[in-house]
Amino acid sequence: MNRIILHIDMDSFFASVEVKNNPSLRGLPVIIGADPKGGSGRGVVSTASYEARKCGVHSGMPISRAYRLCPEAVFLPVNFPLYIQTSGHIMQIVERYGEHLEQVSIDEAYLDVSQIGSFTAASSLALRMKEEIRTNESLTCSIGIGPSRVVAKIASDFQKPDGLTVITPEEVMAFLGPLPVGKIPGIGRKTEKELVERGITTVGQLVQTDIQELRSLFGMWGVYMHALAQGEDVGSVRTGIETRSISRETTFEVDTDRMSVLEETMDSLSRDVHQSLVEEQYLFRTITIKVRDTRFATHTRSRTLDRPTEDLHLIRTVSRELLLEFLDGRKIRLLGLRLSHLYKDHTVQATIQEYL
Ligand code: TTP
Ligand code: MG
Repeated sequence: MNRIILHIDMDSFFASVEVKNNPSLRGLPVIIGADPKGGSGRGVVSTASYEARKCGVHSGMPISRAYRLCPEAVFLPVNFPLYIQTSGHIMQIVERYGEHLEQVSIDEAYLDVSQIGSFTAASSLALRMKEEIRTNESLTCSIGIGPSRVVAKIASDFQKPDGLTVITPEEVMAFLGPLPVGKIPGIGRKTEKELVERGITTVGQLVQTDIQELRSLFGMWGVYMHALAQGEDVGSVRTGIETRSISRETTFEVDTDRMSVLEETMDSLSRDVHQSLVEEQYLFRTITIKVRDTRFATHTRSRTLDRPTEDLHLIRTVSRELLLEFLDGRKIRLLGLRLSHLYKDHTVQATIQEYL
């Protein structure tokens, strides 16, 4: 049976949730992030409504610059608990449409809908899902459907907002080929620049590039990149994926709700697991945190990244983000951190042999 994977990504998520909460904001430029303080504020934009994006405002931009570009916008602070709650409602809707829901960020998830049997049927299913989210949550999303996770993800971004893009196995190369290499998840601005400097501008050109050249330039990531460019998921390579994980946990002497203590502990757990990861020469894809509260209730939250990495900065930021949900005043007894979905160099060997 062919795999049919659906990727859903909410449109201007934080901003749309605020508009839903206060419908008088509909149609206005809305910017979520740090306080602009009349143009002198520090910090960055979390997201902006599509109306504000018309002025050139985008995620990650300094809030002072956003204020200069769009002073008439409505500026609102980030209200994480509200977005987490809404995200939970959306995921409950999404998971009823398929199998193996895998939430990869607050507003984004993969779902395996292979069981439905055809891409045409999957497309109708996606339209029903969009309609249910629109009716029940007053929010729009963009959906991509493809034979792999990477194709579904690129497709969901193809027609935003409120889009639906369906790519069948036969259409994969015609769809991916002309796209800029930066559309491949994991190819950031730095890698894109390096590729473009070597004349590799489009995904099609990346596929044509000799895999050994990519390997000498980027190591293991070069090999993964080449697979992704052909619409193949690197995580689905069976050989070489380790079932084990690397984890650490800390029990506090005294249960605590102090944010600074909890964040510092998570940071130190991050550094510890990272050290083992590097010593054992692994890359990882999934981060899981464990939180045990004062009543001994144990909770876990996970996030799976788009590509394997050994990046300490990512471990720290993702574990902190996952922890945020629990910083609601409850006292905490234990914190844990686990890296799983581990990859080692022999994964790459196996992959290379497939391509040679
Ligand atoms: P995205 O899905 O990247 O962005 P978006 O949903 O706002 O817009 P789009 O329609 O393009 O999907 O991120 C989801 C949320 O994560 C976003 O609403 C705010 C938050 N976020 C940040 O706080 N900082 C960032 O740099 C990014 C990219 C997102
Ligand atoms: Mg989004």
